[in-house]
Amino acid sequence: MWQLISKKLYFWNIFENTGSITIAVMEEFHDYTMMFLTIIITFITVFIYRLMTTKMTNYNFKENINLEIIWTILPMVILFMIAYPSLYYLYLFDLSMKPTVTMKVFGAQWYWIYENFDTEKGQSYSSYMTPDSELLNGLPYKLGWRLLETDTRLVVPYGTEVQCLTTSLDVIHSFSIPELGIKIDAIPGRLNSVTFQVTKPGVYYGQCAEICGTGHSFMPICLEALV
Ligand SMILES: [Cu+2]
Repeated sequence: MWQLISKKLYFWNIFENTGSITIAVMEEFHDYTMMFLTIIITFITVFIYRLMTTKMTNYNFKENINLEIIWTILPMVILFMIAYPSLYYLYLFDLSMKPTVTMKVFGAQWYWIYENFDTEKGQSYSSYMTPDSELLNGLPYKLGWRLLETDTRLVVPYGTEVQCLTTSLDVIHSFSIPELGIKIDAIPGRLNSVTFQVTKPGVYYGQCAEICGTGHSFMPICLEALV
């Protein structure tokens, strides 16, 4: 039975595949929070149903001090059990111990510029979306996802801690890769940082997540994690 349910859940693919530690932890936390939600909703539904269908009232429910203490304390405990890990992970994801690779990510209207922190000056490369005409006319190996493929990819090593420092050249952009659990604003004049560790080698797609002009939908992020 449970095997069938888990198989079905996998088939529906409710979540995207987990590509980094961050998103795996986020999914665990989501399931944990949903557990409370399911219990509470089930309890309330049963309770309302019983109240509506039963004509008699239990006299012990009225002015019951113990009951009132329980329904004051219990929600507090549940809220704490959700809030504590939530804040814990929030600050944990911000923590950058010692990243092996640091990449500079510049948002621009409407493309991304990537630069390895360690290389010499001027070693940056721009990453533009591959237009439809090129995708259709290109060689078979070039066929990729429409509006997601780029001419140059952001290449990072897999299994190592990578730090991305984001900023912008013009307006606010947002560097987001859902499969890796990353979303960080690229703000002109400011430097934001995000740390992640890719757990599976492969290609990960993302899009700008902050309305930045007419080309907003056409500045995808294509990250390649290499072994
Ligand atoms: Cu945008």
